[in-house]
Amino acid sequence: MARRRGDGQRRILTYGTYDLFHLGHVRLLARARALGDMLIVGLSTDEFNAVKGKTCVMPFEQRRVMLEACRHVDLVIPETCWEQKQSDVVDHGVDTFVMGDDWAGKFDGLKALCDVVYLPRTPDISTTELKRRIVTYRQLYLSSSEPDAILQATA
Ligand code: C2G
Repeated sequence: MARRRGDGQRRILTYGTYDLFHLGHVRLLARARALGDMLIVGLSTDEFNAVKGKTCVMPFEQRRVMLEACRHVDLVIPETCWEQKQSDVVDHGVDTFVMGDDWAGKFDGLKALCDVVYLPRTPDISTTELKRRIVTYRQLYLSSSEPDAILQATA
């Protein structure tokens, strides 16, 4: 498909919460970026996460700084609602919209405006899994006669 902006740059767009930045996030961003010349990430605001039924460990501003530090990411924009995707695709001249395949089919309506690609999720890692591991360590720590040894063992 011809590049939208005509400047030779193939522009990629994706969205997410990106809380407790982890390997699954990095691999999604790397593969999305590899599909073009620049990657734009719509980062869910704390208010929109409440709409999504998610409570973040890290507030928006910290998640934004982490994403902007990622070498695969060229621009971070706030995601404030479900409905902004069409205007974002048009306003930013997006060629390809990318999401992990846990969203497969959910954004096919964008196919009228750009390519839509769902990439396989990275197995065995998620923000929820990280929270679960931290809770487990906390339980071990609180029940241990030598809590500092628990921390060193998990360092
Ligand atoms: N992801 C992945 N592998 C994982 C975990 C996440 O590929 N093990 C992908 C997800 O499929 C998504 C991106 O990483 O494409 C960000 O994941 P989340 O932060 O969980 O994003 P989500 O809460 O699903 O928000 O409008 C879309 C929403 O904002 C998506």
